[in-house]
Amino acid sequence: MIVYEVFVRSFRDLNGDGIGDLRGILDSLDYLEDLGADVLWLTPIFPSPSYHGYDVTDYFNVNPLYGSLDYFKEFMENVHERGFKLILDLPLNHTSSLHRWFLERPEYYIWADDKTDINQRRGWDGAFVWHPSDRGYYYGLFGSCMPDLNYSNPEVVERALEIVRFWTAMGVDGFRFDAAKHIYDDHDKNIEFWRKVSYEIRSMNTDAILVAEVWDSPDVNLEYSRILGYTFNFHVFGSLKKSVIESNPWSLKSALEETQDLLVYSFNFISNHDVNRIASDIPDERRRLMAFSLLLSLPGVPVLYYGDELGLPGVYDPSFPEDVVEPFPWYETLCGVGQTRWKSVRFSKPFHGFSVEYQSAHENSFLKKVKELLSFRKENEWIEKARLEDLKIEGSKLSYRLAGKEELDFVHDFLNLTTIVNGMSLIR
Ligand code: ACG
Repeated sequence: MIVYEVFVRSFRDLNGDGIGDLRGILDSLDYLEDLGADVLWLTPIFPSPSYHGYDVTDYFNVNPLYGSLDYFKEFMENVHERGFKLILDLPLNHTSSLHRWFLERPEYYIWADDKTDINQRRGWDGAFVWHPSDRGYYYGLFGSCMPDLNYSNPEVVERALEIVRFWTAMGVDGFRFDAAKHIYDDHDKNIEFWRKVSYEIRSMNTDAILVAEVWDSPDVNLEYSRILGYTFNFHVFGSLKKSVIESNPWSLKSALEETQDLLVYSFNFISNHDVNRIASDIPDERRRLMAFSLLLSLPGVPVLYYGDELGLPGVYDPSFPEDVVEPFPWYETLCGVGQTRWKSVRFSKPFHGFSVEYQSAHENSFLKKVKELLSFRKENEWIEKARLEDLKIEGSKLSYRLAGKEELDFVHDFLNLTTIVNGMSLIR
């Protein structure tokens, strides 16, 4: 599998409103196939008042800006016919504050009582988690527009199971479970919840691809992967980048050791919609190719973030996260059929050589070089489930053997920025 994360609103627009849509995605399958992707992860496609869609107002429908429920079925059949799989991004931890449940079913949400410390802050950045309303304070880990669901209420658990049954019955191939570790404030209860969800889905589709978004320690990640099948490997993500940036293999080596048991259950990535784009963290093209070559030389499932294959820059600002979800540049002019234009661009400027149009026409483009790395991975799909052996460092070189159906010896030189596989250079 090679997963491609599509930020739906920004990818390809076919109805001419400047906002990406499902028809647009269908229309881009030639491009994605040519790239080498075979699994599409769509950021939330449900009705939502926000640009990102993580605050859902109806879990049983499709955002009218992206298509309709009827069209979704047609879309999915076409996607399947073309040999792609489809993963939906599903935020179950919270809804939108505009979801009718929030008005009609207060018992589905979490309300402060006399003992609650309403000044409680979020662990990682100090944001407030209790929000005032005319019905009292409610809990919303991701802000006041996104009240958390109360999973201590068995009815809410049943609602979540209904949602996964609905989409699984329709034929989607899997889910990315957003904010998976936040369902309860208790690790064991979370695990129990995801066990139920996983059981429900797998009783309908044994091959479902289920991936938990859990930004936590390797042992916690491992538990989620055991239940669901996959988790994102945040450890390899951070360390891979650090090693490439610092020309020092030690950080990646430790992450690979720490997540040894997790590797084949990992979704590996070098950027996504919550962090800086890789081109902003690693502006030098050669060095960035090194990051791609590592991503594609590890056991687990590689995930590409839309636009990274073009070298799009983008710096993640938590108070303005839109800079990493800019319109995918099909054309140098940033206008034409298919081009999304829902926001102005700060990074993916016109006439900067970022576009598919430009890079497809130039032999030495970043896109072409990334494609070569991807085709190596495509030819060696067994890597996904390979054992990683003989991991060692000599000076600036990290070497290991991948063993599975075949065997390959890798030497990644972090100083000279080369990857040698069985004596052959991988990066052009
Ligand atoms: C998901 C989505 C994200 C989405 C939401 C809400 C959740 O990917 O796009 O936001 O639906 C936390 C959550 C994640 C969440 C991110 C944004 N992502 O756990 O589920 O926030 C620490 C914490 C993590 C935390 C991370 C954030 O532990 O829990 O993630 O910080 O930076 C080391 C440590 C590790 C530490 C990291 C980083 O690796 O080991 O523990 O993680 O350093 O410091 C949506 C939109 C957003 C919008 C939001 C309201 O996409 O744009 O702002 O909604």
